[in-house]
Amino acid sequence: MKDRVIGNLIKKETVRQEETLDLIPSENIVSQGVRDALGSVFTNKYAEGYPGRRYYAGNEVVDEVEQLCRERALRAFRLSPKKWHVNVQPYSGSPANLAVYAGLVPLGEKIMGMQLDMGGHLTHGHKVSFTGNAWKQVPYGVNKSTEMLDYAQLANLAIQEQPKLIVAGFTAYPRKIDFGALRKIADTVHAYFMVDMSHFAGLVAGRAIPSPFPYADIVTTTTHKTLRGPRGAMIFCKSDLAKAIDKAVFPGFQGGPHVNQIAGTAVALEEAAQPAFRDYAKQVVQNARVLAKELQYLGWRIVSGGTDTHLLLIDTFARGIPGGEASTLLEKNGIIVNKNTIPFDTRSPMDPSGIRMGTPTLTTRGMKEKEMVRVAHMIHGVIVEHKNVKNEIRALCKKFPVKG
Ligand code: DSN
Repeated sequence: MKDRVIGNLIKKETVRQEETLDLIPSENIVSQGVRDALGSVFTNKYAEGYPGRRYYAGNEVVDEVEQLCRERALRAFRLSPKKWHVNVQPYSGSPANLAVYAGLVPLGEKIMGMQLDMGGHLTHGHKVSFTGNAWKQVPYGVNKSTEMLDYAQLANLAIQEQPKLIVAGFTAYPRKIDFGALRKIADTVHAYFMVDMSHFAGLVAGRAIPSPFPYADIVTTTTHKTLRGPRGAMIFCKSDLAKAIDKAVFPGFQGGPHVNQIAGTAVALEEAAQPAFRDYAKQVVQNARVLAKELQYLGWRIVSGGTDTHLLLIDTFARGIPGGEASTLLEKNGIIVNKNTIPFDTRSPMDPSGIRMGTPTLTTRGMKEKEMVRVAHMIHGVIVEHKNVKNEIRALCKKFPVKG
């Protein structure tokens, strides 16, 4: 690369990723194919509009890319093009969620979404997000004793508040969601049912957890988490909502789509439709289970008692260690996690009671159950015994290199 300064920073980041264990559940490692598409000439092109209806000339190849990406998206999630439409242009998850609300819910109306401090996302109506200003959030959380969703409670809340749209989805909830139960609740109050599957899209594509598609009206997802694509997002909706959603994305919120990103998503979707991706998704969940179990064996309290997905929440403060301190100790040794609130947290979001961990990246690197047991012991050793495990981490990383 001609720009030596950026070239060196890329090299430094490559080494950092190679030599550390990334346990952030929303991160992953893309294939060289995805990176080739991202760095391709498609980044040079403006393509406002949709295939066959563009505002600029010269889009015949771009049309093929976007059309192919749509087809692959429907195929990866086993959807009929007669029933489902997909918009592959959202720049990322937040604008995708905003576009759905803007397209379907009148301003000022109610959106029922999971609270941020219970595991939801800012764009599910939190007050510091624009979604909480333009619409009113009806917040829901988890049951205090089980730390899981309580569908009877949710039904009562929906009947009382009459939201226009119910969002299911999470950034820090380790359990499967009963999409059927939520569909029934949405039907009772005549609300749209939207699932934000950003975190677990790859697990749905790989059939490792149940699919939300038989129940939802709209499904949004980022493309860069368990799905292992480039940073971006997609909105799936029932065919009768297609016009409203497309209009909300462009011209409602966005200008020219990032065509290189759409090309990268198309590559990732083809990869996610392969049989090998099923093995990957299954292993991600299995690895998370083993990691949670081993940490429990070492005396850690895991929120909700375990995981059904790719992520787990550890209540580090149950052992007197704040999440921030645990995360810093781990980072110094090359284990990358994030501090996180736990349900009914008594501490502040800046220094919460827990840490959040996930297995998508380690699984992409080829690690399995045996390595998860080792990782659990290293985490324990670092936080409780203040052990230095840097060399052990380096050796493990070397054995499981980052392959693009
Ligand atoms: N920031 C993402 C996560 O880490 O879960 C959600 O947008």
